[in-house]
Order: sequence, then structure tokens, then C-alpha cells
Amino acid sequence: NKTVHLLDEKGITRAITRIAHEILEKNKGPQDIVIIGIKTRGIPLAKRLASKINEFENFEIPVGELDITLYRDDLTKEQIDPVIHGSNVDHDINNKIVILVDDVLYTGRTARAALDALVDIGRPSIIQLAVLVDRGHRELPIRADYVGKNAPTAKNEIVRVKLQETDGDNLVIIETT
Ligand code: 3GP
Ligand code: 5GP
Ligand code: MG
Repeated sequence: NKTVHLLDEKGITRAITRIAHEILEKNKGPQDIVIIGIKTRGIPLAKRLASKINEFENFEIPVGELDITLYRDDLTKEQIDPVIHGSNVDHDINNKIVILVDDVLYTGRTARAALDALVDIGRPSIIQLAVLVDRGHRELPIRADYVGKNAPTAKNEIVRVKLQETDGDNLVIIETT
């Protein structure tokens, strides 16, 4: 078992700070943005991004949640398509800039399912994707607009993301089993 450290607490904070600046730069300010976190760890990341933007611009960005699960018993098994469980997006996303947030981007199937869920809720003017870690191995034509850290991985490696809000700790490591 090998462990490689990708990001410590400061590294995560710096990545989120940079992405918050990139979001403001690309979209020319915080107006008309809605940030939507994907299931467990995308949600605290979405809230941290919104709170950083609030720090910089004194502007409150609405945050929503999507619950998507990959139906498989074992993370090493063949990938099965992700299924939407629910969403908590109270905000009107019509003509809004929607920024989807997830912790790790891998095959792209979760992001694709999230796009499906979003277009059922409304018609955003733009949808952008922000991830803390891009580990490669895409199986669909999906890419992230904002990336905390690019981490080329082997398929037998897993990226462990720990966040204070969900895990009581802030760090990202790659584990080889
Ligand atoms: P998340 O809900 O925060 O995204 O997929 C369920 C959880 O298992 C995910 O938490 C994710 O962090 C973790 N996980 C670790 N390694 C993998 C992996 O290789 N694939 C998937 N889908 N999830 C993984
Ligand atoms: P994808 O659908 O792109 O294959 O995987 C994305 C989803 O699965 C994300 O929600 C992500 O959290 C989870 N995921 C996939 N691979 C990993 C990984 O190596 N580590 C972690 N933490 N999550 C992963
Ligand atoms: Mg995730």
C-alpha cells in the first residue's frame, strides 16, 4: 500500500481561493451565478467557493445540491452509470451561470448525469464544471473548466479526499492498493 500526498489543508484552501478568482474572472463578476455541489464532498466545496467569492466581492451566491450515486458495490468494479437521487436546487437556474462542483473528476459519468438533472430543472445560459482533483481516465467528452489539481492516476489508485465538514480533516492523498 503506497500513499502519495497531493494536497494538505493549505493546498486545498489555495486551490479553492484560486478557483474562486478564476470563476469571477471568467464570468466578469459574481452576478447570475448559481453554484451546485454534487453529493457528498462537492457540497462543502461548493459552499467554500461561494464563501470565498463573498469574501472577495461581498456578494452572496446561491448554493444548491445534487445527489447522484454510482450504482456499484465495489469501487474497483466495472463502472455503472450514475443515478440521480434528488436535488435541492431552490434557485431559479434559467438563464443563470451554473457552476457544478465535485471533489474528483474521473470517467465523467457523474458530471454527465448532473447535466441531465440540470436540464430537467431549467435552462441555464452556461454550465461550467469545477473539481478539486482531475484524476484523468475520461470515458465521455467532458472536461472541467476549473481544476484544483491535475493528478494523473492509474486505474487501481484511488484519490482520497478529506474535508473538515464531512471527514473532520482537510487533505487529499492518492492510495495504491
Ligand atoms: P463523494 O460522495 O464525496 O464523491 O463514490 C462514493 C464515495 O467514494 C465518493 O465520495 C468518493 O469520494 C469515494 N471514492 C473513493 N475512490 C473512489 C473511486 O475510485 N470512485 C468513486 N466513484 N468514488 C470513490
Ligand atoms: P466519474 O463519474 O467522473 O467517474 O467519478 C466522479 C465521481 O466519483 C465523483 O463524485 C467522485 O467523487 C467519485 N470518484 C471517482 N473517482 C474517485 C477517486 O479516485 N476518489 C474520490 N474521492 N472520488 C472519486
Ligand atoms: Mg464526488
